[in-house]
Amino acid sequence: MVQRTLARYLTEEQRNKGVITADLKFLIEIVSRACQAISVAIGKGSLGGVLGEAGSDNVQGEAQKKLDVLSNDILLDANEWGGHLAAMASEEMDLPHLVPHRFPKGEYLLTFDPLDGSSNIDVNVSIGTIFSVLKCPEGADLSTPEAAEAAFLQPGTAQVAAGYAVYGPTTLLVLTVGNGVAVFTLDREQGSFILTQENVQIPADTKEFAINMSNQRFWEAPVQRYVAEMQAGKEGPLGKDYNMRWVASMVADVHRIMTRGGIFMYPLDSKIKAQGGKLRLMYEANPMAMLIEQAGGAATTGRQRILDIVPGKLHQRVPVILGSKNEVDRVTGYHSA
Ligand code: AHM
Ligand code: MG
Repeated sequence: MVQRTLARYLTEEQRNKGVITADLKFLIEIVSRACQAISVAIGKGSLGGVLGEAGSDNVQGEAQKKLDVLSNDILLDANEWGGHLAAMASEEMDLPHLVPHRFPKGEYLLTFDPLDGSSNIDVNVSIGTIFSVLKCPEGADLSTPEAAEAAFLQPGTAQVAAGYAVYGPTTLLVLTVGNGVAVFTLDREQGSFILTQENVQIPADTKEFAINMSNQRFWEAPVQRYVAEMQAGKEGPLGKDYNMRWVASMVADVHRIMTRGGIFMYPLDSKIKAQGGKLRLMYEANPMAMLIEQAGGAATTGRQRILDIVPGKLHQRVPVILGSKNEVDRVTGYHSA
């Protein structure tokens, strides 16, 4: 059987369906190569000297791990020379990274969380890279990193591509260019991503939920109600027994939902209310919401569709409820009941 590589999949999307441009194809291939390089670094672990703290904090005041910094550098280096990008923004950088003057500029903006699930790096549990692609508005001011922030402040509906790599027992790339969701498996010997699943569909119903239960006392009433109803099992109003999973790597939790359905929640709670939520809109919630919707699921804050939010700032945080459509609709409904 002929293997369909990522390059071939993208070429077909470009040639037959006109879904993507040559530049977007190039951009996604470069991101995928960066993810391969990150996968190799992670695979070396202690032998590569890549585990542990970097000794610095990021813009959110979180301690950076060596692999956070390394993954960020890999993505920046891979993407700045190709001529396909206007600017990049990352969880690990306060301000956007402009394409250096010595390289040509392109029409796309790339945002990423270079290594999501940082708390799992040193304990050998799945982690990942999340990315989102936007078009740079005509005439955007890219003269300084400060001025460039405005170009990024577009709702998730404007994304032209989104994806994540999950570095688990297998390294996978899960991608949408707005035409369904495709999964690619990294063939480590060949060094290329091979298409292993197309048209991913998330079941509308589920019996599995993912939430950090240690925050229960801080949740709002609608989430309290929903989780209590799930825990009540067959005898409760939902009439079924639920199972719970929480990896604490969003990529791993979302990938489980892509594979067998489920609902993921990092809702608003009184502890994080002032900052608006835990997860970041532009490079965590938006790309995941696009992927989930493309696979037939739903993604809201409890009060609003995530993809409709117009961002006020680059590192904005939002509550996230996503996954199997009927369950997301139920808990979203509880927020307006
Ligand atoms: P990070 O980007 O600093 O790794 O934080 C995001 C992660 C998500 O991957 C995960 O869903 C969540 O934080 C886990 O949070 P908690 O440790 O509060 O359960
Ligand atoms: Mg993250």
